[in-house]
Amino acid sequence: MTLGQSKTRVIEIINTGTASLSFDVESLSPLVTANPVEVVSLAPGDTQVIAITVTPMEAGNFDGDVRIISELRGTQVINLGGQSVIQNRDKVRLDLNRSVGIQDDLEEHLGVNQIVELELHVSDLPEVSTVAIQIAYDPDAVTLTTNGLITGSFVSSDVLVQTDLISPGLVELAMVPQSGPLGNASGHLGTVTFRTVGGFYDPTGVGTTVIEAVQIRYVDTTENVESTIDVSAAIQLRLDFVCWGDFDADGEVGFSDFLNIVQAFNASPTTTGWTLPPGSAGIPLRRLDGDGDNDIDFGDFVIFQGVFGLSCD
Ligand SMILES: [Ca+2]
Ligand SMILES: [Ca+2]
Ligand SMILES: [Ca+2]
Repeated sequence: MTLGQSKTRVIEIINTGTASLSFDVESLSPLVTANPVEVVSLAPGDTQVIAITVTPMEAGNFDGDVRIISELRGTQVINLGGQSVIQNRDKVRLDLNRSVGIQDDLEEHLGVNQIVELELHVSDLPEVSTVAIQIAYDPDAVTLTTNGLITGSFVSSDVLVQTDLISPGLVELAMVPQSGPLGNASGHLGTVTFRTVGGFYDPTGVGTTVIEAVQIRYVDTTENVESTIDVSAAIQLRLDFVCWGDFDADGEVGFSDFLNIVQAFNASPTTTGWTLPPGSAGIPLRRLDGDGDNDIDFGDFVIFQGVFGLSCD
């Protein structure tokens, strides 16, 4: 995982006994936190979800055990460990800034139903044919858009672009040249487009989700050898109702944005313009569905009202 970010994994504890179960969850490392730290009277047959979050403080290997202590079952230890790497020292780098090259723009503030265009850059590759990059994301928070991968300047030949959904939240994006090598050394491999969806919404207005390149696979043309390398390059999307409410993207939530939401009021997925054809002017009506419940109504207006007059920066 990447230094400077946290990762949360969820474990489930099921009471398979016949008596109710109480226990404490204790972290032995300052890098690891558990939530909740105490469970009182879990009924037989019931399940308790525990979120365990790891936040490495320095690059390198880390470990941090979590103990589950109950009177009935004694102490059980969950071993956690992994490796933390400094971001962007890998074969794959990400950038949200659409200017040519890597500007290391790794965070965006936005709301539900907004588009994120993510540049995939590769570095220090040999001359390669097929290149495939695996990207992990939370499928409740973001979705890969249709035709969401276009090639960049690294690619010097006609390619077939393939997207292969390996599992929910893990997609492999591949570029397969039709003849000759794909490219070599470093450059902009391509741009992939995600859209935030309903699960990214949080009524508190606070939330984040991460999109992370986790693996690159390529074929070295001179030796005809395939390499698979784990990488860690991530961008973070931060829920921000102000930036959501700036529909015309002029930096502030103003009167023209107000007119947009008034005109879109009562729109739903069956309304024309909900999904605009690619390349058409304007914004999809869906963009104004701020709580991600597939309509534009009072709930969205309340979010809008709360940010009127503010600036997205
Ligand atoms: Ca860029
Ligand atoms: Ca605006
Ligand atoms: Ca809505």
